[in-house]
Amino acid sequence: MKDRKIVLVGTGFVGMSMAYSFLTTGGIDELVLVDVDEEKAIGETMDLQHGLPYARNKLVIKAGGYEECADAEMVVITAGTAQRPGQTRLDMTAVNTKIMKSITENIMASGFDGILLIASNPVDLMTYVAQQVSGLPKNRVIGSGTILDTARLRYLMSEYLGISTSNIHAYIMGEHGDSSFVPWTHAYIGCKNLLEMLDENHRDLQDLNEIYHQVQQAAYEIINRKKSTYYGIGLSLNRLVRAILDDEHVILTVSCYQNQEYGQEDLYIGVPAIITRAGVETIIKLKLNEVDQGKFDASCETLKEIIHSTIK
Ligand code: 6V0
Repeated sequence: MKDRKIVLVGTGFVGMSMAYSFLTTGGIDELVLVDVDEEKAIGETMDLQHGLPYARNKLVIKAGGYEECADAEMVVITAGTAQRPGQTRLDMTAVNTKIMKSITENIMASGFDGILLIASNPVDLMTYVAQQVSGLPKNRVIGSGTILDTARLRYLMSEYLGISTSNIHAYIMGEHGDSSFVPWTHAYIGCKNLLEMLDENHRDLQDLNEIYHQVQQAAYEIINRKKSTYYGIGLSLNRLVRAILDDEHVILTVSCYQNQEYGQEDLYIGVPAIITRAGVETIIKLKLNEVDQGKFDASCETLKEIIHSTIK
């Protein structure tokens, strides 16, 4: 396996936003672009290569085929059809399941034995498909899950509270989509419990529920205005790749295989987890209150229904 080699499958807006970000952050040594549209992959490669003289680090960028996955540490999949105005992420399931199956088979045929990171939507379901088809250990198949939703939440809370995003420890759990939720009782601002802080400052939890509502609607709002969203997820994927390759042991909310940590099993869904070179090292177990556990279970049911009706 080559150190810090990653393969990107899907050179659309999301994939290329991540790819471009590596020129400014560094953190990888080799990036291979794969797409069913080979000319696009070559064009994107040339465009990025021309930025290399101004990049942060020396980096090999090339277009290639699935054989490049053989010695890659990670493969990131952002291929698929994008969400159209009026379409929910779940509407895309059937089309993207077919795409995900064939891509995963091609990756595994190369002899790939690294970490698979999935961003294609509906991401929790596509991650499930990729794990089932690849047969890779479940901790080495990871979905971007609610990492972007959590970033959106942290940004908006930071604006509302006037406190740096780095001190906002609030997480969005559940499906990356309409049934996600925030376990507010487990939210901290620095070392201070959020609910206590609101109480002392005579602020209302209703304001935060409104912020969460904005997060939930964010993708729809952006898609209505500019057709798709990609910078936020591109940077989230960059963050996740570097957390894995640098063995950071950082806590991020990603789509993880459930094995009764929250009373559910046989599905992927967004939960906070410790991310290391091994992938998902440990899922952080929170004692959810009855309301939040109900929301988590409802989010799982939505996904399980689709797993049984469309995927299995
Ligand atoms: P896009 O710009 O249409 O790019 C998709 C790319 O995939 C194109 O270059 C296609 O040629 C390529 N592609 C399609 N089929 C295949 C195949 N079988 N093999 C290889 N390549 C293929 O879409 P965009 O980049 O905007 O979105 C990609 C995916 O990311 C979609 O499923 C989005 O819904 C999803 N997003 C996920 C987010 C998240 O938070 N997880 C956020 C935003 C978008």
